[in-house]
Amino acid sequence: MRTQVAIIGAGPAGMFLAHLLHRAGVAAVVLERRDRHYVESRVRAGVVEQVAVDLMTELGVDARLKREGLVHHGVNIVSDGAMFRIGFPELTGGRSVTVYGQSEVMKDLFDAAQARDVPIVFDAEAVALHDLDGERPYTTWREHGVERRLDCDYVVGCDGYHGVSRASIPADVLKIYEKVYPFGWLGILTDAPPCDDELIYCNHARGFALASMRSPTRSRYYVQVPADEGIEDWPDARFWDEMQLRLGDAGSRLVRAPSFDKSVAPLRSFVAEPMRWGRLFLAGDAAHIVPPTGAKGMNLAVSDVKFLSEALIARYREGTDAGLDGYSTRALARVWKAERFSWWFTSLTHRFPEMTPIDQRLQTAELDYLRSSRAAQQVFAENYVGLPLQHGEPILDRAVAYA
Ligand code: RFL
Ligand code: PHB
Repeated sequence: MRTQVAIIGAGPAGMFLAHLLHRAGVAAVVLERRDRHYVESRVRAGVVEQVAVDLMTELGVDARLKREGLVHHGVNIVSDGAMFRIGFPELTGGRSVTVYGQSEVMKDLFDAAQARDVPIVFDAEAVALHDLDGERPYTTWREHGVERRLDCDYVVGCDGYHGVSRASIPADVLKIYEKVYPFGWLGILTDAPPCDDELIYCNHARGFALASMRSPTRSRYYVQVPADEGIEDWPDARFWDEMQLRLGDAGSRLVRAPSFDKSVAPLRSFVAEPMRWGRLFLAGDAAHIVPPTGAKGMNLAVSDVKFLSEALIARYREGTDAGLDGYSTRALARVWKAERFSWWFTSLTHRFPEMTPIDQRLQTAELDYLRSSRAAQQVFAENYVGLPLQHGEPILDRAVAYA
């Protein structure tokens, strides 16, 4: 088999890229290790930035998102049991976010791929990448026991943090930046109405908590837990008691129902630079991880592949390499700002085991500043709704973007 672009991984990065290239007439094949059901059943992101909503509209995969997505114009923050709200449109020139699960995004992308004949190979075992630093890269895999080979011009690694793509780059080429947090998030889903119309992020003496949702009848809740605790330590009764306590007054509105999809996710900040080696380009979690506090992971996967698709399309339409050569720098500029915001919001809202009394008072003072300063809230809001794709251009252009 031969194609122009081999895409490794059918998560958000891989599937958005596949649609972008397909629409532009660039041939691409997606190789995915798991089956469709597995990928679209993973409970992960919940908050979609305007940039990603706009891309779904542009690609014509937004019908259900427009019907079922919940547009949120602000978030609530609870500090010391007291809640305050940060509104988005008034601080960002009218922008908002949409609450719509990653699994729903994936269903929409897969349905459209099927309708449009975008080629995806599921159950591709033992994917390996070859000659990435030469002129003729290719990938091999095993499919139902048969060895397969795909020749291509470029390989794009969209295979997440544990994938094969980043691991195919020689260690001395990559610079790794990493911070592992000493706690995780225990998350549950439950078929009960959310305790509030909007998300609630809580800083509590016993640790962070987040009340989120998937629909008017399905809620998603998280509590900060020590890194060495697992779901066996958290029967439903303990989870609900802890959630109620950390939520403060809003806790009295919790509707307790049986939980499902209980899991613990570790928290990590991670960036591998550069996002290119020879004819291999990395996108999404394959290149960077943010702690979920800022709700940025899936959104960064989207901006990476938007940038990369522009570069690949320019390569095939105009024969220019400038976009491909600039991809890593352009993508990383947005990645690092989301890394900063996600690290900062995690630091502001979580209890760290090594915190001293002065660390504690400084955290409380910063939360109080965020509660009382319009300037601080504007900084929060412009980051939470997502920086415009052209952020980093001169400030006058940005004023236009927000107008
Ligand atoms: P994915 O989604 O991990 O997809 C990678 C795909 O590659 C496949 N794969 C391989 N295929 C072939 N060969 C191999 N060797 C392969 N190895 C792996 C995998 O099966 C998979 O299908 O990466 P991608 O596309 O970069 O997307 C990244 C996002 O999934 C991730 O950043 C978000 O889920 C992060 N995230 C959130 N992001 C947001 O934007 N908003 C949120 O509200 C948000 N909340 C979250 C989150 C992640 C969480 N967890 C569990 C980590 C909340 C949580 C709890
Ligand atoms: C979610 O609904 O899963 C969610 C929402 C906001 C976050 C992280 C996860 O910051």
